[in-house]
Amino acid sequence: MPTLIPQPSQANFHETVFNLLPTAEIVLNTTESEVFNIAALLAAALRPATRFELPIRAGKASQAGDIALMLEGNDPQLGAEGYTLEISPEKATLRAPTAAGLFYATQTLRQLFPIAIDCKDEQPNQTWQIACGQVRDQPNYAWRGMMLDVARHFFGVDALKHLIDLLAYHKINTLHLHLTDDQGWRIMIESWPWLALHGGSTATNGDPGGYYTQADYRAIVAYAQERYITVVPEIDMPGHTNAALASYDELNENGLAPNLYTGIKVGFSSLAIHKAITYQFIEDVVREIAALTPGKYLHIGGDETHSTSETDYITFIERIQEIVTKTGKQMIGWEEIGKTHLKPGTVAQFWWNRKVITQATDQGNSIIMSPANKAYMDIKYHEMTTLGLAWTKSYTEIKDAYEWDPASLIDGLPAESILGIESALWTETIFTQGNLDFMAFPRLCGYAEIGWTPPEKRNWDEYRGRLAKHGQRLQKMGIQFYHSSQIDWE
Ligand code: TNX
Repeated sequence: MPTLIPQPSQANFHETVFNLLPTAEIVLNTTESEVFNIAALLAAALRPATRFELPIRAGKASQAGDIALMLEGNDPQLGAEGYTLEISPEKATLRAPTAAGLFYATQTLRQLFPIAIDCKDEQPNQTWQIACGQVRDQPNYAWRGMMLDVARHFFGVDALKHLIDLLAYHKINTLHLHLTDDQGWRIMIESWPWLALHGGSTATNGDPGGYYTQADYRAIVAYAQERYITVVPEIDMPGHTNAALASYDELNENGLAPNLYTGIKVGFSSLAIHKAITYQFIEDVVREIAALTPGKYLHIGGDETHSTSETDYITFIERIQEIVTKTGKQMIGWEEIGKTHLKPGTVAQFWWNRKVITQATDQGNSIIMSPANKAYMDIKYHEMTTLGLAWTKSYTEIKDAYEWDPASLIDGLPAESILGIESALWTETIFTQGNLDFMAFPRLCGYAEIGWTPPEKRNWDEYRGRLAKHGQRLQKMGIQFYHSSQIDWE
């Protein structure tokens, strides 16, 4: 029996097998370049271990062992991201009404092959058999996200591409980048260059800083887009802004820039709510960020504004909402924006306070679920975990991260207001690629399943077994993940 993460909504397999042969081709029923790109990514994923050529062509699957990708617009029940997979002894056929669906089908196909398929080097004595059967699958939630804090510590373009590959492998479709905070400003704003040049020059602990040029950022967005992942940029305001305040005197209430900040306190900084220049600054930043963003959402933070009065906060957020919506984008903010008057289409992101998130849903607005005590990957696994924080007053083991349901976590929320789930990796204590891998994996596999798989198909005892095998794949991919004692790793 193949093991898949996330678990498909319907799958059955039998004893007969399909064998991928060195002569196999990937055959498309269309000449659309999007589908060609999906096929090219599939071939690139299968090639290192098999060393098969896997040429791609439009036409009909003719020889035994071919893989067929069929874009077929006639199954409305599959929705915008659904797909079917039919494996017979002769061929593997992937069908979907959209390119996104076909892409997910290829990710499922990858996981059906023996674990050796994920090796980076040639596996000469391996045969590439997969069980015959059918999969019919579609996601439970439209929003399946991960947030990475690149402000407390900076992660460069290559690290993000590596992460994007892993998100795609688990059918996660949103990468939210927390681009600015007290400790760093990580994106070049051409009209305010010192934000990145000075505000991006360091990080938590005085560790090396960094920032994305606009070309870097475009490259990340494009790489993600090819993998059906939308990048959501976050510029946090009015709090979490020391790096900006340190870069320009005029953004400060008293006209004096503070020093750069390398500690981990929160809630001490605020933009000058009553100065006109503040709004000029925000218009410029939002305009440049919107121009870099093909996706429909811009995130404005709005969290933990402990040095801004409630009235000022409300005035500020409502004014920012005007600025964001004027660019044609929809605004997202952390749950605190529930206290303000939200426009239709604005989205609030739950992390801790059930009362304020309910104020958002009471206005008819949609929400994203990121409960800190379940979905924060910077929270320690257990008391001995050296990395991470534990301010939630609990730890988040693999089981805690897996065994919850976004729809029933908070009493009284209308189910249709929940767009989906987003896990978050804050990086006050996370610095290296190894740190990131260790805190994100394997919790992220569980969040992927919560986002994708319907609740009735999720079961911890069964998941444990699948994760035990899936760990071998992560291993082959070189991920230094946390070997929880809750799992009998294979
Ligand atoms: C809370 S959640 C924060 C972040 C911290 C994180 C650490 C939220 C919107 N704000 O500023 O990095 O906790 O876990």
